[in-house]
Amino acid sequence: AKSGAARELAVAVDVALQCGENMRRCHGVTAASGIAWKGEAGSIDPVTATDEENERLVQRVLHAAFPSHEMIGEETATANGIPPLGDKPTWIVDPIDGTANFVHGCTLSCVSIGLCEGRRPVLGVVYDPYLDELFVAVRGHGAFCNGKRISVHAPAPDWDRSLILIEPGYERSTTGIAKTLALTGALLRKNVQAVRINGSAVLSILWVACGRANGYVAGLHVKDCAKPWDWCAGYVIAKEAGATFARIDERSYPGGPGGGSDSEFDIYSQSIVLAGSEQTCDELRELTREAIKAAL
Ligand code: LIP
Repeated sequence: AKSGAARELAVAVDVALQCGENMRRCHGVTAASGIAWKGEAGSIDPVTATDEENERLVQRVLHAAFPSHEMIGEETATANGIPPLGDKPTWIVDPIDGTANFVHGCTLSCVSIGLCEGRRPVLGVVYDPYLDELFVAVRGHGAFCNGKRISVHAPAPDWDRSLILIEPGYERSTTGIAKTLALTGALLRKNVQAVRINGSAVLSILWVACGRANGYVAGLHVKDCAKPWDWCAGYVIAKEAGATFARIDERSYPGGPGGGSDSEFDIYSQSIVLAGSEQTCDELRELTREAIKAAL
């Protein structure tokens, strides 16, 4: 991808590959090497020493290369709260997305590095160290996986030819479970060919971006919502690959980029509906909304 952001891209790619190497090195031994639990007692949301090591590495490299830039990293922001997006160039980083998979040695996780300029996402780099797939995009210059251009599966397929990704997250409230079950039921009643949960928000976005999945829905819940680092890099890549984004409802974290209509997705949105075509996105959003309403 050629662009004015060539140096940012090169630095982000280089550090993403190093983070991926750290992840591969711990494959199968993670469970023994320092897991903590985020949030309240009884939490099931893990963080490992490798998440923290990767975040420190990315912070160090980006700060050395771009001293005037800001960075919002998952582990720091989880401890201190999600800061508002400022006007300075801001990197938004998930040092391991799919940490629960990582802990179990399930090879479905990745490192995600996005950049916002003027409060807009402009660059995305995601590395999946297990498939050795490097996804990159710079706004206006297309999306690529290992150097080859990628694009969504654009024609809206029939439901019985569709693979749809969903995500229950760590929500375990009675209402939360009812919503997840209602959405799953609605999709199965549509005779969807495949309903899948892969456990990584970032990989889910990328699978839609490169045509492996037709749609993705997440953030059904009030308590456990996806965060800007789940979306930022993937958003740039999937947009460049031709995907359509929406959200289930208006919930979003304060201080986001905003703009557009109320129903427009931005990276501070707490829910996502993503699809390869506008028609699939609209239908999936409607189906999700109706399922949630019926579950309440
Ligand atoms: C995780 C997501 C996953 C979602 C979890 C969590 P982490 O990110 O990718 O899809 O369900 O709530 O946010 O914590 O592994 O970076």
